[in-house]
Amino acid sequence: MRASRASRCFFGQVTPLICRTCFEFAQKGQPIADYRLHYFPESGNSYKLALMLTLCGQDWEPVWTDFGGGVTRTTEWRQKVNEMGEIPVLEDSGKRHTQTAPILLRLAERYGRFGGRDDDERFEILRWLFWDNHKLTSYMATYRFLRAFTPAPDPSVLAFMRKRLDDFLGIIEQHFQDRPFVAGSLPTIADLSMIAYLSFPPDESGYDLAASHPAVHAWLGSRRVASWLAGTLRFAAGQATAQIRMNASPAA
Ligand SMILES: N[C@@H](CCC(=O)N[C@@H](CS)C(=O)NCC(=O)O)C(=O)O
Repeated sequence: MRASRASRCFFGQVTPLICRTCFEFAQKGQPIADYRLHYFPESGNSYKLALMLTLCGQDWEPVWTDFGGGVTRTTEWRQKVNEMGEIPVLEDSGKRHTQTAPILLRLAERYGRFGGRDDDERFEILRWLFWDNHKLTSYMATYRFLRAFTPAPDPSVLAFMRKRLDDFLGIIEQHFQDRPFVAGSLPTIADLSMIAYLSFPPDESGYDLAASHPAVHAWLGSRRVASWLAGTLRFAAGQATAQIRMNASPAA
């Protein structure tokens, strides 16, 4: 239990006294989770976990990783931190976990939030989490990385990715014609996972969704999702201090 140590708020500021969440947990006699999030500020995948932890009222410590400097590609980092060579990594009471989808599922179950209400919703959440990891986030992250963070992206590669993304965005544009959230009437971790890379500005993502995909734009602008995004943007504004260096080849 870390109740007496100085903790960091969502903006990375150290609070001098016990924070409110810790205090409430201490009052109820529940254990306080000890989260450390290995991240870098441009990483939409890291936002997913930062947001979920924050929405679940959890204190977490950011651990900046020199992704642009290539640290995740070193043998040492892969042996010690993540054999898959990816960010984010979430340390949970000393154990390291990777892959946002299973981590989101575990947090949803642990805190009883955004995990769906019945078997059908849970199936929908899984279905879209797999799709998001395989298609939407995967392509959008790589496309944005090439466009925004590399000096001379290959136009034919960009064109290929754009065509795929047009298709994926068309699929969710259709999906949101008759439902407010990914899995139905309430927001879940599937929304949280899918909003991450769609929340970056058009000059990075290459898409002005308000003009091109009005139903997707409306979903991102719905009250609940908009307040999540406000958290995302604060995370980005508070912690993004340096542009990723150009010698990194992996997708952010
Ligand atoms: N499916 C993974 C994706 C993680 C991922 O691709 N992270 C990026 C940074 S945001 C990365 O580390 N890329 C390195 C690479 O693709 O080699 C997850 O959900 O955690």
